[in-house]
Amino acid sequence: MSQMVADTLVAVLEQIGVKQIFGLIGDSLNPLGDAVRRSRIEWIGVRHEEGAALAASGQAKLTGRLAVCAGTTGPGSTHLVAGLYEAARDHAPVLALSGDMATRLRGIDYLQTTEPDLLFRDVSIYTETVSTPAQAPSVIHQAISAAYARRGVAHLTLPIDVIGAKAVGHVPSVGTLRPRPEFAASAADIAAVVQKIDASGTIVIMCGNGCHGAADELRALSDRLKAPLIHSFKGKDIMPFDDPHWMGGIGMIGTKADYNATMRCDLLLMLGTDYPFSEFLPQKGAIVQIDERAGVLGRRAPTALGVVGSVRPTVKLLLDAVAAKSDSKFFERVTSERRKWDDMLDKQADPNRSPDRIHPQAVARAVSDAAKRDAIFVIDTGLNTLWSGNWIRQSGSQRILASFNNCAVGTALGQANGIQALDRSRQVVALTGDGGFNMLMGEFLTAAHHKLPVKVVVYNNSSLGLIVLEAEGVGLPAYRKAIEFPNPDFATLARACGGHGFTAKQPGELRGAIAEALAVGGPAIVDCVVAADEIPNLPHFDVEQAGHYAIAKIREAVIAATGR
Ligand SMILES: Cc1ncc(C[n+]2csc(CCOP(=O)(O)OP(=O)(O)O)c2C)c(N)n1
Ligand SMILES: [Mg+2]
Repeated sequence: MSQMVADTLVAVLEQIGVKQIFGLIGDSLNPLGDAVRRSRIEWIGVRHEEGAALAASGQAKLTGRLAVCAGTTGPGSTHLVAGLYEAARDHAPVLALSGDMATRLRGIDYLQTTEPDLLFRDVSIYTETVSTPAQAPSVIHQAISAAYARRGVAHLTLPIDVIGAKAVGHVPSVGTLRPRPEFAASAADIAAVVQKIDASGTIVIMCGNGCHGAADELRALSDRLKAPLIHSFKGKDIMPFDDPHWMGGIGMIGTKADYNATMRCDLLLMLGTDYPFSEFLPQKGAIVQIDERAGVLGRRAPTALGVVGSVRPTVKLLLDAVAAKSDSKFFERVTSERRKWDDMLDKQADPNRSPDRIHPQAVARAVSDAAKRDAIFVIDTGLNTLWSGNWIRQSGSQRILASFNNCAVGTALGQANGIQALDRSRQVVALTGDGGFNMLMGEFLTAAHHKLPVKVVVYNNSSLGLIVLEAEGVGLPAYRKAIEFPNPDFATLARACGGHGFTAKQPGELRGAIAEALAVGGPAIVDCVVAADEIPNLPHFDVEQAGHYAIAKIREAVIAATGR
């Protein structure tokens, strides 16, 4: 049988090391499916195309390597789009393939018509239709190249008649299709950074996603400058929680100690971070920022100096040049404030805090204590992000992923499936709210079907918990009818899907249920029924916000009494 255009595409994916495609097969994707069937690539069929896009996004976010997902004509493609925002917002290289009807049917309001290149325009950095066999090789090359170069989603529309047609040639320049290498800042920029550092007294070093792989260099810089290392949520997993340099985060996933240090220091050195919450960054302009991405420099807070370079090689050069500082009082003060904060976290996570209610902090801490040293935690969006983000105590060799910049509910399980598929022997734990789990519950079937032993820990508060806080934060009464909902018995559901199910309703059941779930061989759900009225720590709570909560509480009391 002669090669089809679909074979050309699959051949290059094989060549660059793609092992899996996540998708839901159908009509226009059939030629692609046939090419995959004859290749070494594994087709992982999902239950909802959003699950495919999430799985690919999770893989790409974790590894920085191209991951691939596919959906078919019209609705198959529209389902993909939502999940692709995970890769788009967190800047990870994903190739999204959407099948399309035969070209002769385009433009005449035929069944399932969409304009795929328009539909995918916002979420992707590159989108193109494979419109003839002769054009296919270079367009396929361009798409993969764009996903790597600009770190995002590249999308190809695949009309069935074109991908099923006889191939013309191969994809060129395959050797160029790889992640961008690290690069150091220029000598002139290093000198400018050194001058700023040498001229400053107290320094805080804020570490983001771009600091992965640079733990040793960062420790050395922290020692040299007597500067505490703090992290964004994306950087949390870089060092163990108990490394004395690693003080914790700022903002809602962070400590008062780090917020104070950041606001008080003479110089904030932002490394590999585009931390978006300007309100937690100093406004006086004493910031030096180093990042591979020129476009992120200076955009979150007034910045004195922005330097383009990867963190690890640039910090290596800084270590050769900056003068050592001798005064460690600032570092010690942050350390002692941080210890007090950590003691408070420990008390909040104590499973015996209440005799008859599980507090959600205890769930996160129990998972963290029971997990393997190299586990991967995938965290969903909601109040649960705060429980997991603040109470997991990472080992330094674990990884933590979340819907960092997309902040989308219902994304943890799909991403966890993709990550688990990379290595079925590694422990992957999805931590999710009940609202988030309910959204794409069907993806637990994907896990069971493909023998992906993902563990799902559900914070079950029968509500969209964060929305209560959001409403009250602006002085509105929580709209309980819209926020609260009934849940199925998640443990029974897990078993019905072919997985294992566990339930913890009382504090005494929590650690056992989690330990058992983490130990079983296949996918499992732990239904943790938690206190719904738990309020998270607000390290930056101000008087105005307090007023809003007070007003909201009064309004809720009036509604409870009058019904209106
Ligand atoms: C897809 C999506 N829909 C809606 C929102 C708005 N939102 C943010 S948090 C949240 C509540 C999530 O509820 P749940 O998963 O139960 O987590 P909890 O807050 O109760 O821990 C909602 C609806 C969102 N961020 N993403
Ligand atoms: Mg909830």
